[in-house]
Amino acid sequence: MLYHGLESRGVAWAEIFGARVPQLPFRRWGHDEVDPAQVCYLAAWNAPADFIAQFPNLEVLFSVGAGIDQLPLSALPPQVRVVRMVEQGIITGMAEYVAMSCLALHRDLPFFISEQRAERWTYRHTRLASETRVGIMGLGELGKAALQILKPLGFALSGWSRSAHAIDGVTCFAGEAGFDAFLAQADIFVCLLPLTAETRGILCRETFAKMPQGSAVINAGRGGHLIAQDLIDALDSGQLRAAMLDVTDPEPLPQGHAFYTHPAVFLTPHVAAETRHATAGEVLADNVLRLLSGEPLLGEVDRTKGY
Ligand code: NDP
Ligand code: OXD
Repeated sequence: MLYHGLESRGVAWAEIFGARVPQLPFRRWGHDEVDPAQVCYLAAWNAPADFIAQFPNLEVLFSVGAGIDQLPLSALPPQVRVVRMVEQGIITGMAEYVAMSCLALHRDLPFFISEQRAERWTYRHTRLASETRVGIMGLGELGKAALQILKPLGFALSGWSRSAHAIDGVTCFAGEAGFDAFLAQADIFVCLLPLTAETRGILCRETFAKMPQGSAVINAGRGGHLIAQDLIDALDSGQLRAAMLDVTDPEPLPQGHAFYTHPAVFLTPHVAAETRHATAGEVLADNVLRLLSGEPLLGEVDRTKGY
């Protein structure tokens, strides 16, 4: 097993592996000596194609993150299995981020902060969560965790996915056929989709136009989901009232980009959900043990679907 990435995570994972999978040597790129021909399993966040190409016997590529689009999958031989990270640290982190963002937008925090900065004591009527409709785009691990944290707050919930889902207390829509109806019936939209050929650019002018006027958008999926100029236009025209963005294209966002200064855009630097060393290390070890005993892997990607 070879690990490529953040040094502190590599240290933690080497320790977890030593204890859980002692039969398999764990090597850290840039730290341990590595014979490329010996590498069968590789764990990496965004290793480039020429780095991955040096391992002729690679069998499984583990993404250190929940997403896989940052990895050069098109350059990967078809027989290499790809596994994404499904771990509680990411799931809890994302649920917290979605709860924070939905509450902030629902309770008009951007408006009250701007009034405060202008030294104005401005009353504006606030609503209860039961009067606000939240639509989640993507009903996977993270979308479901978002729904779970939002439900007890009282929001009216809906979700949209590729295949049909049935979730208690959530109005579910699916596929292209269900997209317009989904867009027409929420006030805050949260994108938790994977970035694929089908979802790239999904947060665009046409999509915004189908949302109720004055809706808000939260993007914690990938920057590539959003067309930046279309968002600015929708905010400037009043079609959208605010956007909270945790991901952008590119990252980091270059100095001078309109998102930094637009009054209705609220940015965080891709921190919605971080892979936590301890919980993720255990999941990786579990998955390698599953591999060694021929069991199905947690989070294996369907390479034909791209997620
Ligand atoms: P999952 O694979 O568990 O879920 C993906 C969901 O998206 C599924 O419900 C799937 O539908 C749906 N989906 C995929 N393609 C389409 C489509 N074309 N139309 C409609 N729905 C679609 O992923 P996770 O929930 O674990 O993660 C989602 C994404 O979140 C990651 O890929 C990553 O990009 C992002 N992420 C961002 C982080 C951050 O810090 N900002 C941290 C971690 C992840 P179906 O159920 O039918 O398959
Ligand atoms: C991930 C991420 O995919 O951090 O896990 O974005």
